[in-house]
Amino acid sequence: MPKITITAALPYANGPVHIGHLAGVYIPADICARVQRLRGEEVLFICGSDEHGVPITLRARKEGVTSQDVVDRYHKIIGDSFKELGISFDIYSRTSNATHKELSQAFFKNLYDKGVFKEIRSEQYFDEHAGQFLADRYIVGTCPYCKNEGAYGDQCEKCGSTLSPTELLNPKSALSGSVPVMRETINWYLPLDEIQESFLNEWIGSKSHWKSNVIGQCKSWLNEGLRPRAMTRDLEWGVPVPLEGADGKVLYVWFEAPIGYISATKELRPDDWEQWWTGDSRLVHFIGKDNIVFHCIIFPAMLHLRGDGYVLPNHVPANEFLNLEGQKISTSRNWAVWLNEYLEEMPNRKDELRYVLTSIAPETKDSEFTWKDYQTRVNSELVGILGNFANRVLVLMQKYYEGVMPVVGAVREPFALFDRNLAGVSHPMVRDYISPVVELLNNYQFRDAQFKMMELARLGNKYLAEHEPWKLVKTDAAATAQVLSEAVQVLYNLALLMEPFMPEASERLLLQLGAGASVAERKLFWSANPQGVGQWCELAEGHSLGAAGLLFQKVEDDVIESQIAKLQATAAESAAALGSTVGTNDAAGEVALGIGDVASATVDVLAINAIKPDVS
Ligand code: B3M
Ligand code: ZN
Repeated sequence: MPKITITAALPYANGPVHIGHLAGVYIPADICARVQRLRGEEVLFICGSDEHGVPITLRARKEGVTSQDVVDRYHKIIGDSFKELGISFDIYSRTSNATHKELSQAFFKNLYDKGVFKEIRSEQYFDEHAGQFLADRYIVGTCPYCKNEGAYGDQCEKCGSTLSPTELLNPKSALSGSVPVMRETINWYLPLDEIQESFLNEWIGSKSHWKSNVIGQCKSWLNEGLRPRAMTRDLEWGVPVPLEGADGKVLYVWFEAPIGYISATKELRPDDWEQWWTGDSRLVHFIGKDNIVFHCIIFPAMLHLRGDGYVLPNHVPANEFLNLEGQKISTSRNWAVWLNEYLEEMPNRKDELRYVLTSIAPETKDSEFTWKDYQTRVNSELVGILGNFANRVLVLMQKYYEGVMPVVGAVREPFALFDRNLAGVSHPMVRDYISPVVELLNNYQFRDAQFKMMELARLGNKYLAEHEPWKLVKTDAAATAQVLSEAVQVLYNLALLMEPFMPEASERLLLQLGAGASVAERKLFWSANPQGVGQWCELAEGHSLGAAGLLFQKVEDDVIESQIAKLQATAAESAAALGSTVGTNDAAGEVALGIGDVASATVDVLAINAIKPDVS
């Protein structure tokens, strides 16, 4: 059985994570990891904080603390909140630790010794006051295209153009505000141009099973023609370049951060970590769309150039962006719903958030979160459909049978929920409901999978409405027993099917059903038999159910009104604070990862060309 290594993009430890990150990366990755585990696959789910890069140092400067202070603070906030939401990482590591430093330096050294890098001398902007080179967002100026005065050295956020620092008009240092000078420096470049021909074109070409948004972006980079890309920076904060005479230089954050997946694996499994990265292991990267080039081109190129058997990604199910109340999510404008705050304010609504964000996941195009829609989905779907079905069944079972599964005599057709005469063929409920969910999950269509899962609850409600056991009980005891017993079986299978999407609610429901559902049972339910489907599970006659309770609570108007008011107040505050200072060091506030955020670190200043992905 091949091992499965699932990674989720390492969030920058310069701010908390928000709903855009969750919908685009962490929730789908978690659903995927949970399903694989339930099936009994050997899976590792890897993540950690990305603790280097310019946005972190800028934030530290702004706050007058050290970069280490910043990453320590956010590593904890992010890690804790993921855990609380039930994101089931096997490890949540960090790139400032020793294992990572060692491994990423060894990786660099390995390529260096093989003569892979091109050593290139070039002129870069240098701030004489601050005494340092100005990479990435350390430099600001006027956009040559739209004349926005607050453009960054890597990108203009107003018109979206990819820039290189030398294109900026009136360049200024984001550190001191002074006019930078040009100074010569040496950096080491990955010859992407060379391996485009020898490897990348064909390899990407073979990925016809990847999502079209991912393939489209890759192809557009390749069509532009790749150029060498610098893998080192003249910066203080980062993993030092492990070469003599390279003082004051660190590994480019996008060189070492993906190696973070490997070092986290090593930290977790010191004895067999290599097995997860070689052989027939399957590697799946969950990321946002602005990380595509790094995971589909640069990291695979690095792994390929080592030539020593590292696996390349099997799948990169990248998502688009999530907007919030009609606007792009923005960290610097504080236009976001932060996970840590959500969890504090609504500690009992974790699965509700998971459910809503999966329902609107930006799988094929950008999508939109509004608090009103959140309320509607929770109230009419979770409370109104799923919770209502569960509650009606469990309350009636208590009322008529004291919670003990009744004996059902000969099954009578008019009351049957499914055709039992299909011997040898897969169970109809599996064929029509469970199997499609599994298929959609296999295809990384989490939103549709969850929708299909809810259809089982819809079916249950429809069945109750058709047969009205509360009326039937007055005239036909046997039929009532049959109807309620079938409804319980649907509910039981629904509870199992819910698990990867809403793990806590699934557990609550299983408890109410008095069903322990052992690992073996779950595996039976989830794993594919020769017909390619799982198995319908049933609770036996005489089985005692647990106590009925409400599965989900209604969201009242005041809850969402106060969330909307909060959003508006913080946005107004930050707009006032930002006002005049746009274009200096506001970048410190930008948490990239891109899911709804402007990507602060995605574009490489030191690429010889400014490679432009066509993401339109
Ligand atoms: N820290 C995500 C971002 O763009 C970046 C991911 C690294 S994954 C190796 O915020
Ligand atoms: Zn512009």
